[in-house]
Amino acid sequence: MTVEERYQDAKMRYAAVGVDVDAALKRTAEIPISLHCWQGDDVVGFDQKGALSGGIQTTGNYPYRARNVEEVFADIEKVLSYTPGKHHKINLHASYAVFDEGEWVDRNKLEPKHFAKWVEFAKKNHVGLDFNPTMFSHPLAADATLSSENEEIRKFWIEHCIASLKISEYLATETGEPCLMNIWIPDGLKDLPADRRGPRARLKDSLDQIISQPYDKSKVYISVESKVFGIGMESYTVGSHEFYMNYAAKNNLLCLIDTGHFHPTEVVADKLSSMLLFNDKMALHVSRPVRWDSDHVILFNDELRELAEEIVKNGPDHFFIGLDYFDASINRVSAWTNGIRNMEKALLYAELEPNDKLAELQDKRDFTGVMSLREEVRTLPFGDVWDYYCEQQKVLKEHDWFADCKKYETEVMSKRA
Ligand code: RNT
Ligand code: ZN
Repeated sequence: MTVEERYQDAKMRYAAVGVDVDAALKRTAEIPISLHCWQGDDVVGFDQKGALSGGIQTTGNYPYRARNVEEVFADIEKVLSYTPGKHHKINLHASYAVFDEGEWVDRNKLEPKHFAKWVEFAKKNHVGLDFNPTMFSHPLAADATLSSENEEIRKFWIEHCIASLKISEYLATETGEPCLMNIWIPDGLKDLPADRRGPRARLKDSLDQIISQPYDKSKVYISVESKVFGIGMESYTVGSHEFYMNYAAKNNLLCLIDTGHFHPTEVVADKLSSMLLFNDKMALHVSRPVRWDSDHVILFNDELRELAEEIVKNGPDHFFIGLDYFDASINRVSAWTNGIRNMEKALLYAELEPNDKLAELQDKRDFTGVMSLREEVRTLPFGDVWDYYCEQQKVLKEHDWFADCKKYETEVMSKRA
């Protein structure tokens, strides 16, 4: 059977449970996903020579890491060519500033012009841009950043965030799409803190100084990202969930939930509907925690499907969906691609569920009905719809993209050795 024939058959099967597949495909294609720029080069960036720091780690020795901006661009273009959906974005880190030959400035002196190449790249590929100040992998981030007890260091990072706000505004103006500027700091302690309040009070003061800068709120959305622990920060993080959730609510910022930053038994998907009753928008870093690591490539698993269900039920317009994973043990373009395609798959899967009908059954307290309908839908021919979606969006299907990616590895990436 052709893809088209399989699709027509699948459509009838979904229609029998009240799902309009064509409409689901349309809605899915409109949801923007922000592809993180940092998977292809192991979060190294272009502005420092030192190792990755801040309690995050890339592990693995797979060859052919992207070593410069041209290689990062080429790899991202490959990933985008495998990604269905119409309105995606690229999520930048300040450490990916592109300097002219012989030029270099420290992070507190970064300017919009250092991201002009990214703007050009975004326009060429019809993607929006998001931004993150980089408060790790830097000599002044060795101890603490926005919560530092050293006033000079704290000032440096406040200046970096203010510079980042200007850059974010520039990115939004140039691309014509709002830019999410996300603040994450690695500040924390390995062992029991003697003073929990002091660093948090300093972080609060730093943030107050940053957000009191004038910026165009229709163009730049600021989000704050919490974390429960990091490597070497097992006992205490300054930017905890309670800290940022309150800070965001009080100051009308966005709270960013990274799905890898909670206790492993917490159901992160459950948080979304609560957050959105108190704020119109929120942000996500979609990631996969495995034991001590918060950043494995996202898989098409129950957690991701549940998250996507909540995005769809609450309305995708209320979310900034960003990806945040990094793996150096497999082909990096394939890591990037598997993750973003899995996000797309999960969103499509969620759009194909009879969500209204299920909610109706719940309101009637017909839990037999809820369970039975949900389980019935699980075995509908989702793969046939996915293949058709890939064709419709003019991207390669499962297997085919991977074969092409292998070819890219042989013909392009392997020359980097
Ligand atoms: C770290 C945070 C943060 C980073 C990126 C590189 O735990 O998730 O978002 O992964 O900024
Ligand atoms: Zn994150």
